[in-house]
Amino acid sequence: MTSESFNASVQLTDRQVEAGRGDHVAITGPAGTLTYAQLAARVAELATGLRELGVRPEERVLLVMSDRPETVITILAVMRLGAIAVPVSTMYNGAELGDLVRDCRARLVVATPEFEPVVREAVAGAPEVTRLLLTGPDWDAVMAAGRPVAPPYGTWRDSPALWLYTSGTTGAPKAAMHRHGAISDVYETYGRQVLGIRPDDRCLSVARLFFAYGIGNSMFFPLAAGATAILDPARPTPAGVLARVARERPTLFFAGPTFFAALLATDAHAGAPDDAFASVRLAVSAGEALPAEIYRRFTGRFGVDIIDGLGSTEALHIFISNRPGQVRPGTSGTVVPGYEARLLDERGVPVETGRPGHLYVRGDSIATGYWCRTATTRQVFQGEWLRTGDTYVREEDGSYRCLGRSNDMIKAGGIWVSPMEVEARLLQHESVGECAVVAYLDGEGLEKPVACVVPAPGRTVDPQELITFCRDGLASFKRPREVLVLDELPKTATGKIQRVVVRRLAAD
Ligand code: 3SK
Repeated sequence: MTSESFNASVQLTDRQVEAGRGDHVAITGPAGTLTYAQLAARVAELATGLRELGVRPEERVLLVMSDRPETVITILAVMRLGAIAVPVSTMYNGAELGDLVRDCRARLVVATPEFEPVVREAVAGAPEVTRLLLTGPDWDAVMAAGRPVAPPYGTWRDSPALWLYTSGTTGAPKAAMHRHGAISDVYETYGRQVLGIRPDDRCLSVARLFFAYGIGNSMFFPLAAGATAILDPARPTPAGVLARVARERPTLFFAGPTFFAALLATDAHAGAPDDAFASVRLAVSAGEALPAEIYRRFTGRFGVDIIDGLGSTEALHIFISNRPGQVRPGTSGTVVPGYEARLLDERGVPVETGRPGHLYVRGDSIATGYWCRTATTRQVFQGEWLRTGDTYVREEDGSYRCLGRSNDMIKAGGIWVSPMEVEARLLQHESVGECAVVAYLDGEGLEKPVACVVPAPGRTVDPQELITFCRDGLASFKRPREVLVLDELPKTATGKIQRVVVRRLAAD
């Protein structure tokens, strides 16, 4: 028994041309501009060329590529021929990359030339790889060999399309497996009903294409809506992104809390005048909960609303979100249409409104599991429900407030303390640039909150003053017992605070 054919790549390219958008710009930026007609033609040619090269449906093709048109073409070409695109972080070293190549058993690896040395090291230790294809003349030749083009492979909504490696904040990377149908599911839910993305939108994302957040922002949403994606191969820095915003005039801007904080730390002389984001109709934050203070400072200074949302690699994109014009600062907002959320206690019993619980979500875009990780799959994917690993509170108005990762909660004096609540208070102090609150064991082996603080530019931190500031604004048991001043906070490749490392620093 089979179902109706469905290919996400065809939806994002050929269908747009059929809808009369062939001349509209699909992708632009310093690495080149392509209309929908040009994109559709190149995807079909590369898919055919890859098939001629021997790539078979359902085999994995691993990509180590910066954000540029060739990357979008390659991902879509792989999906069009029924194979599975595995875009991975460009920040891995050769050994780490080698582990992923072996894990997904790719035979073909595609890379942009700046990563050639590291990719060569990786494939040297991966005997199943038969071909390394670099963009440039080699890649062009494969595309040229794809004329005349073959029809797309007959995939279904349930056919595998995309694997995304995730480690969470700890643990070895594992591939979350996504279906062709999930790509239209995230567009129909968050993309259409929350962002309200339209063909005249221009999307700029700080998160790169190899992240779930980035591939939605820079590929699935703009291409499904017939809008324009702005791609920049350069590693994003506040100065670089501000220059790109000034030049390309995006209407939708996607980043994470750390980047919004870094933009706030940039003054007008360094390229951040107060009208820097005048073209942007809506900014989106995800990756970590956006502290209310950063939201207020950013909207106050730049006059652009930020909708904070919660997503995950396993859900493919955002499933709880604030709504444009109705933001509740300091919350992740309400459940996105198409998803359901529930909060359970340790025994699996639903908690009451206002009580903390472990967050579970269900919806069509949830991954089918992790590749070859049966035990972890069974813990995380529980029937239709995905265990997110986050602790949340649902408020009276239906908004969800993040208390932190479930294993980051602190039990001080027998009472649960949310690190995020203490961090939100600390950020209200003018001397605090960034902070992370973690548990440390005091002399008696009891957990206590300690604050690791990076001073705001040009400020110094007085630890005792900050402790008093927290005691004045929070229940006393939540105050940090110590403050550690750091030059920077350790972060993951996605800009999330590495709390495991912070805990180690705090323990020393
Ligand atoms: O990294 C995240 O938390 C995230 C946010 C939005 C969409 C997708 C992801 C993985």
